[in-house]
Amino acid sequence: MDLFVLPELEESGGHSPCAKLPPTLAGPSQTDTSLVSFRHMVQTFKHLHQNGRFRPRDCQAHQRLAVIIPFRNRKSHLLLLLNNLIPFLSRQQADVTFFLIEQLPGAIFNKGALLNIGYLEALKLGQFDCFIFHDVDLVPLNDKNLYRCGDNPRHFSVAINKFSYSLAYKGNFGGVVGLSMKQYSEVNGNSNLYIGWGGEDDDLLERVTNKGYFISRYSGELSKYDMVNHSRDKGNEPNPFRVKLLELARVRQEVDGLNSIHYSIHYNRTIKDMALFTLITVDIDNDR
Ligand code: UD2
Ligand code: MN
Repeated sequence: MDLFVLPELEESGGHSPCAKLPPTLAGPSQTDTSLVSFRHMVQTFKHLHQNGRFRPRDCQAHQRLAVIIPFRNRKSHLLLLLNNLIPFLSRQQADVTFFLIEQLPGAIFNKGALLNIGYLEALKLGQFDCFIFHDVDLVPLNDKNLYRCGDNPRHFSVAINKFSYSLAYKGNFGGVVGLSMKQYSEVNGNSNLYIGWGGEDDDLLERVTNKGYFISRYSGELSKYDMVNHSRDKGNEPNPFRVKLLELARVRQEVDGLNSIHYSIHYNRTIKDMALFTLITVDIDNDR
């Protein structure tokens, strides 16, 4: 079965590049906690094209963003996230496509593998400069926190309410991070071996520093987020091997990642062209 291809939007010929700092930014905000449905959002956010893509009308965005959301059974978080993130990225004059990478029930949750799949599948469907890997439960609170990639991988979710708006621990690289296409492929993506909760984000940090990158962060004021209160999910129990795996992160880097992943796309429910996001439902074989 052929994958559909994201339609190239008509060139907005003659448009000049968007301002470096969008004039539409509003600064600090609070999470909009209104309960909305997918249908309501489709009606409200009229600038959305199919598949969860939109871009500024009057200027050329600086980068094409793919927002990759690892997902299973968190619909209420997804509704909240999209209802906040769509206006947030619109104010940032972003050219963005949302990819929801949903893991089927059964196998233990594997966030690292889902992010790799998101990256690989997005590039089959369109062209992207910058990948924003985004936990579904994190809502940004300041639109000056510009979702753009730079010369080094960027950690966006620095100051989360759960950790009193400070970094959870030195070297934290979880939550929301941004890597250019080149950076993510150069580090061979995430490890696929962190089955269950924990460690895959620390492993990614090992990978990027091993390739000579630094982690870029905006100031704490800009990098504020609310995390939805949640307990540990069934099927994503802490991985008892995570500390051991991390010790050999750099040794495995070249053979564990984008170049070694095994998955199958579940076509019945998959890659639907929906207004709010491109849905990719996958079966991950954690044993291969
Ligand atoms: C931390 C990290 C997170 C990840 C995790 C360890 C921060 C702010 N967050 O979050 O990035 O590294 O630890 O694995 O440092 N998910 C589902 N369904 C599930 C399980 C997970 O959708 O059943 C997705 C969802 O996008 C969620 C993400 O995976 O936000 C991370 O899982 P979590 O929220 O349970 O982990 P948490 O909050 O400890
Ligand atoms: Mn969480």
